[in-house]
Amino acid sequence: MKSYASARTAGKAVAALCAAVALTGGWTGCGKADVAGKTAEGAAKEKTGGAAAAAAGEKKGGAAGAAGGEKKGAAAERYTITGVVVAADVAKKILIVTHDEIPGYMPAMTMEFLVSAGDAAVAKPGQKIRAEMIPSKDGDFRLEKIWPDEKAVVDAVAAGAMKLRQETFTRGKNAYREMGETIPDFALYDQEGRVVQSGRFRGKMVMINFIFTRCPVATMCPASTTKMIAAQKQAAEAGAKAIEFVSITLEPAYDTPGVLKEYAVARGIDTTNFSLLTGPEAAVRDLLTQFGVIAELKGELLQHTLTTLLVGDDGKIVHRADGSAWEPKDFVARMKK
Ligand SMILES: [Cu+2]
Repeated sequence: MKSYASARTAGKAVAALCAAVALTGGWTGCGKADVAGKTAEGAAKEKTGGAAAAAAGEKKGGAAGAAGGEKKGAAAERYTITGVVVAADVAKKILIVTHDEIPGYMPAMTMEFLVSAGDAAVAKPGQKIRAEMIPSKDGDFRLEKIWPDEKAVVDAVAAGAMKLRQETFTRGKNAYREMGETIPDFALYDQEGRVVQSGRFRGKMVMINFIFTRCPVATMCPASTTKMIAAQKQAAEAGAKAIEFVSITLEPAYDTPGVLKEYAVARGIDTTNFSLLTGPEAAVRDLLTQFGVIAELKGELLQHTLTTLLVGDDGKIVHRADGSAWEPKDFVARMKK
C-alpha cells in the first residue's frame, strides 16, 4: 500500500506539469512518477542503492512523503534479487519466495514478501523470478519490478529483442513500416508474464496501440484504452472473427507483467483476446521506431504520440490512425467478419 500511496501522490504532482505541456502543442507530456524505474532496468545482481536510489529517496522524502505521513526514506534501499516462487496469497498480497543469496545482505532463504495485487495474481508456484527488494523500517520486505527469470523464457525474449535491434539498425531511415508493409516480429511478455511471439497472431487480424499504465493525461492513454475496449466489444457484436487486441507499453521499466495485470483488472479488460505487452526497453524502443510512435523522456515527462494500427491476418498493416481522434467503428468496419 505504501508504494501505491507514493506513486499516486507523485502522479498528481506531475499531472499538473503534464497539462501545462499539453497546451504547448501537438506533444502531450505524460509524467513519470519517479525516475527509479530507469535505474532498475538492466540492473544485474548488484545493489541499486547507489546515487540514483539516493536521489529517488530524496524526492520521496520531500513534501509528498511528509504529506502522506509515511517514511519514504526506506525506499532508497533496493536490492536486485532472484528466486523461485513457492506460493502466492492473492488476498493478502504476499509471495513466499525461496531467494538466492543477496551478497553482503542476506543469505539464501525462503521468506514472505509483500507485493502488489497484480504481482500476487501473476505469480505461479515454481516460477523463477527476478525482482527488486525493498526492506521497510518495520521489518517487512517488499518486491517490485518482478520479471520472469526462466532461462528459456528470458532467452526467447532476448533473441526477439536482438532481432529487432538488428532489423531497426539495418533498415536505418526506412525503419518506419508503411501501410501495406509487414509488421516486425517480436517476443514480449503479456500481463500474465507469458512470452508472446508475434507469430502467434498470424492468421488473425490484430489491432495494436501503445500506452503506459501511469499516464496521467486522461485524453491520451486512458482514453486510448477505453476506445480499444470499445473496439473489442463492437468487434464481438459485429461478429468479427480471429481478431486480437494488443497494447504495448511505452514505459516497460515500470510496466511489468504484474503492473499490466493490475491495469487490465482495474480497467475491466477482457483478456481473452486482448494482451498487454511489455519487455526489454530496447525491444520496445525498436517497435516504437518501426511503428512510428515517438516517446521521449523530457526531464521527468514521458512525452509521446499516439498511434493505433490494424494488422491484417497476413501480418500487413491495413489501417493506421495517428493521434487521439480515431473512432473504434472505423477499425471494426475493416475487420473480417
Ligand atoms: Cu499517455
